[in-house]
Amino acid sequence: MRNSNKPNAISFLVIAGILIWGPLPVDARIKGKIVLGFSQIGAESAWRVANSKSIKEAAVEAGIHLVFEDAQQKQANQIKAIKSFILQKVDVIAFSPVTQDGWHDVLIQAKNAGIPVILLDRAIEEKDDSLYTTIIGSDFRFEGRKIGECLVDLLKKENRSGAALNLVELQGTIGSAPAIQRNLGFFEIIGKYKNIKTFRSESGDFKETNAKQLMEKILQEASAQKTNIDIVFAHNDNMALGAISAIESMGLKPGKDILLVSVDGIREAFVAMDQGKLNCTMECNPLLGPQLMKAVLDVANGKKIPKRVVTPENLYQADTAKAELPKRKY
Ligand code: GYE
Repeated sequence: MRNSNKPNAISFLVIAGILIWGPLPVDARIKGKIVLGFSQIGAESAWRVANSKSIKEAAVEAGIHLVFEDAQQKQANQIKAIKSFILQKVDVIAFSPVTQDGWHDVLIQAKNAGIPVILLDRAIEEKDDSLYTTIIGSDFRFEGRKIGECLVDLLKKENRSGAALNLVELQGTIGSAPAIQRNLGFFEIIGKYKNIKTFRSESGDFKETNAKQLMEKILQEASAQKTNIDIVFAHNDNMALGAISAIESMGLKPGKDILLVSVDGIREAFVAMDQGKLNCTMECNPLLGPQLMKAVLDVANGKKIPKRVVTPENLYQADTAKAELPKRKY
């Protein structure tokens, strides 16, 4: 009987081949499966963690072989990953671009290699839209407007819409589509209220710990200038949670002394709203895995798909937080 533990001649040749020439193209390794190379931004927020989980689960469900790379919020790492997908000859490339700019050259390379590219979650600034097949994700400007409207309603309820108010904006990653668009949408609404002054607008990079430190610093600066902060607009819930800790550490009441509004709709935001510490959150759905896999299958099978797929989303306020909490999926 042959000893099955002993490497046979073929496996020896394959291993030798890998050592000499590098890994075989993916399509030669995973027979019959569509191969998707996905470059994720990182794990900066609960939103992103839920997004990665959704992508991985949906790939298994759809029978797609997923090559998943985490770029740790660095564009250079995303470009490197996309180049390696091209070398591996994956069937489809998808990625969530950390920033809007700087993708042209690598997208040309993908196009020249004949590999279709899908943008997930964030859009890019690119004149040649033949360089990507579709963008699947939220309308961030709409989210910004909705959160602006929610703030106006809160102020009206408190009879403060005409009062002199100081606002802090905690921005997401500089140069990213959600940071740029949420800012624009929010100020489309809030810009009409000349009584609301922006005291500070700084980036916390979508991270809770950054936002906590930033907010502490801003509150100290405000107090040194004998200025009250009345409103915080955080570009995502994790930064709102960081701001809540900072506000509490200064002996103030978040949601009351300082109104807080943000975007994403993560479970912890609903907990904070239920505790009266956050006033409203605009949902931004990270569970994009199934939509992405459907698009991958369609693209790989040569079907035409819409250039833009927008995720439907809702605004949530503190009064419904308790009832909504058990329904939240992320
Ligand atoms: O709002 C934030 C995440 O691109 C929509 O990125 C996404 C944003 C999300 O880190 O929490």
